[in-house]
Amino acid sequence: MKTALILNGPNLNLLGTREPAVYGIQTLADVQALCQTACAAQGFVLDFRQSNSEGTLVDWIHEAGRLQAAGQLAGVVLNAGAYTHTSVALHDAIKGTGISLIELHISNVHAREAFRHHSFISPAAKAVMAGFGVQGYALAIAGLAGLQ
Ligand code: CA2
Repeated sequence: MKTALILNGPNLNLLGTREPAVYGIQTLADVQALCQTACAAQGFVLDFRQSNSEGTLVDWIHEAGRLQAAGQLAGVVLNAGAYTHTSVALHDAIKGTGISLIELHISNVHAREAFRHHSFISPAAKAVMAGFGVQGYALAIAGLAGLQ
């Protein structure tokens, strides 16, 4: 069985504690549970992670590249949080590994502040999903299955 690697960036550990109008009331543990259900439905093994550190996210993308080379990766779903709008390092890591990656946002970033409209991830991603709330994670995992 291939692995679906779900990576969450800075502050996503705060889900469900503040800003419910933007991000909903579900916690990151709830998101992990819905990803587990979505992965089981697709026959994927779930690997679900969160870090506030840009370098750790880069290291995890490198790890995904090694898994992909070994034929063991279904793909990556990345919610890079605010690093979406700032990180050339994440862009380079995705390009450098050639992994199949879906960029995900809980909110519709294009309907928010102008500084959220630019993404360094999008040009390196296979697909982009935004605005479906946390249900977007399940939709993205179904999308990974379509990319196999
Ligand atoms: O909509 C998304 O998923 C974002 O990636 C979330 C990031 C934001 O910087 C992006 O522009 C869009 C922020 C994640 C922080 O989440 C919080 C959740 C609850 C309380 C505070 C922050």
